[in-house]
Order: sequence, then C-alpha cells, then structure tokens
Amino acid sequence: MTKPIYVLNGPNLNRLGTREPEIYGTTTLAEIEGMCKSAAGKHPLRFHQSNAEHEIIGWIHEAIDQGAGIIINAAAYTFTSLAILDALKMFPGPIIELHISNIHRREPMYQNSLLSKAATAVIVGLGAKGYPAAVAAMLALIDRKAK
Ligand code: CA2
Repeated sequence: MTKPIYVLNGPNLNRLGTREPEIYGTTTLAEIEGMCKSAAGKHPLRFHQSNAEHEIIGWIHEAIDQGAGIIINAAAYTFTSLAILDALKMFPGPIIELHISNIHRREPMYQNSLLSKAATAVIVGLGAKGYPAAVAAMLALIDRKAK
C-alpha cells in the first residue's frame, strides 16, 4: 500500500482568505487542499488543520506509523512548540516546513523557526502556490528515497 503524504496546518489557517490578503493572499484553505490533491495525483494525501497543538502532534504520530512524508505549516507553533519539534524529530522520512509568507522579511518574532531543525527543506514566501510546489518536491524526495 502506498503511504500517504501528510499536509498539516496549524492555528488560524482555517481562516485563510478572510483577512490580511496583502500577506496571506485570498486563497482559502479548502482551495489549498484541492491544489495539494491535484499536485499529488494518484499519491494518497491527508490534509489536516487544527488550532490545537496536541491534535497536530497526534497527526505527526500517525505519520510516523504510516506516512511517507510530512509537509507542515505550523503557523504560530513554528516559533513556540518544542513539543511539535520533538514529534517531527521522530519521523524517519522527509519533512518540508512551509510558510505562505516570507517569514524572514517579517518582524523578528516570526524569524526564528524552531521546526527548521527537523526539516529536510523549507519553502517560504510563495503564497498558496507554495503548497502544490511542496507536494511536487515531496513526491521527488519520496521517489529518491525509494531508489
Ligand atoms: O506565512 C505563514 O504561512 C505563517 O505560517 C502564517 C502564520 C504566522 O504565524 C507565521 O509566522 C507564518 C499565521 C497564520 C495566521 O492565519 C491567518 C488566517 C487568516 C488570515 C490571515 C492569517
């Protein structure tokens, strides 16, 4: 059975497309899910969002048991959650950390990701299009690992 790619989204991203369009664009999270599924083609993909840290950790644990790769936009937990970092460190496959905005151009509090320590790659600043780009990159990483 083909192992799924997990796309995990953190707090407030369920409200995407409703405010701060100059930073985050106008695409909704439901539209982003559709973009990810199209980019994945036949490869199974699980797409989740939660405002609760423990739920995100639960999906990372699920991915440890049955996932091929993790794409994660942990939103504000990126900068605060050692618990999410510890969970990601247990994952044996590729991890792509993703941010819609270019966090490095923003205020200092958005610039020190804790999660990058566990990431295989980081994608920032491509807007919603970063998601299908991350899925395409993940498919290549998984394929490379299988060879
Ligand atoms: O750029 C990103 O993807 C972020 O992960 C978004 C987070 C922010 O804390 C990170 O620094 C960068 C914030 C998400 C807030 O969600 C919104 C939802 C609707 C409208 C605007 C923001």
